[in-house]
Amino acid sequence: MTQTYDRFEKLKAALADRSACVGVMGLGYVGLPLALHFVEAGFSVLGFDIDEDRVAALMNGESYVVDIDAAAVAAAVESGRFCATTDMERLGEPSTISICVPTPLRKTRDPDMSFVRGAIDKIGENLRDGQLIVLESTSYPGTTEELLVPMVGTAGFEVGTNVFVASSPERVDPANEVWTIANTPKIVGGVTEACTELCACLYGTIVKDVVRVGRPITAELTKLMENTFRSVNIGLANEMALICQGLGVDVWEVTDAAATKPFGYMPFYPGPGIGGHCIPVDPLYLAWKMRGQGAQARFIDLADDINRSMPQYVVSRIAGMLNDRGLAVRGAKVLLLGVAYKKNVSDVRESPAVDVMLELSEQGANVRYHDPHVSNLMVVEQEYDSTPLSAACLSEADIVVILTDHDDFSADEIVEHAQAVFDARNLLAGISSAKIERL
Ligand code: SAJ
Repeated sequence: MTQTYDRFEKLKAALADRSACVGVMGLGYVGLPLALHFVEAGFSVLGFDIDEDRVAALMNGESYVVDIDAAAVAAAVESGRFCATTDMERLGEPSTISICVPTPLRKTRDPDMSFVRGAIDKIGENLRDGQLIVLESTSYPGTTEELLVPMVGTAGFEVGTNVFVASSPERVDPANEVWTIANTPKIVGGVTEACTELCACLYGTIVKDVVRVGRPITAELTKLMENTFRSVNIGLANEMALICQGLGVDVWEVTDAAATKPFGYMPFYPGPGIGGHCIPVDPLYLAWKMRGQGAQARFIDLADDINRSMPQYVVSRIAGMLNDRGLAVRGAKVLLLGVAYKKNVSDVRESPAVDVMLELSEQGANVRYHDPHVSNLMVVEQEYDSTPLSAACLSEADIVVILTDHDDFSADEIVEHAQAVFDARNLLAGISSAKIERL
């Protein structure tokens, strides 16, 4: 016990006086901001990434993350307290390592744990006495205890005695200027109390509120609860859109009216489906885990079904509008406005607009898009460039389809020049015209 106490006190003191070197594994939209926050807090930070181009860019003072200025990267490097490397043998150097690697889905829509397993294997090969290892990547409940803890044992150490392990799921919302790493409460759950305390000390240097929970699996499930909550409520909003369409009622008016209730209600809005690297993915990690336990996470599966059916529904509404104008989908000139997965971002990962584009193309439509944030787009093997927006390109289209409600778009310009508009995002709120239909 004395040895544990010494290691605990030694790391706690090194975190308090910033003499500890802090490690971040994975320098993407989660890891890079985290690394820079630790530099700002006064630590020396060692960032690890498998991508040599990313490491070279960072060491050259460049940024490839949307809301991280190159100047901030350059300053961190010049300070001598930030170094990015692909040399995984240096993983024994930092006193703490936060794992921030991707947890995507395979084509089978099952968890792809290859990045997390790769990171854990490399850490295991270089694990040293007294280190704290934290899993930030969003994963299925039990990942920390099922993958990280055995790695420590295999490396010859004992969790809570000479190596410390915790989970602290990332809550980074790229480009969110209101909620940042510093003011978003951070959940920490360690394998032992000492693990939790050291994890709280680490993140307490950069985050205003640290929330301790009893176990890593509790922290993991907290994050999955947050994003499953969104997926299920977006699925409800999308089902309400179909219900309202069937009843001839404006779902946007219903939702806005419901949102006037000052308690017990939180508005979610229908759309062409859900995209991004979180909401379409994280809940499926939980559903997969439950299937493995012989149980079904019915809300998750139902919401996923509804959300994934929206692109097809949007195409059916487009076909209906063309039909009303004596036009077939085949050969129709369709202009999509917005392909990013949500407004004012350039990310097209899992974007439902891509599914709409694919379906329309497969039905023989002549599809073009305009998105001020996405200059080009690869859909299967076909590359598309963003068409410059003009009165002509709006009027030439047989139908204009609004899939992402970027602030850049002018509702008046669209309505003035388009022959017909299908608005999947209520960008044209308050404008009524025979040429407009909404979700
Ligand atoms: N969407 C709807 N209707 C809605 C809300 C969203 O169709 O009412 C769609 C969006 O268009 C998008 C998808 O769902 O295609 C996901 O949107 P999102 O607002 O959830 O944004 P994300 O994917 O960037 O989610 C992230 C998450 N952050 C983390 O996981 C750390 C999520 O927990 C945040 O709540 C969310 O940002 C946020 O609030 O911005």
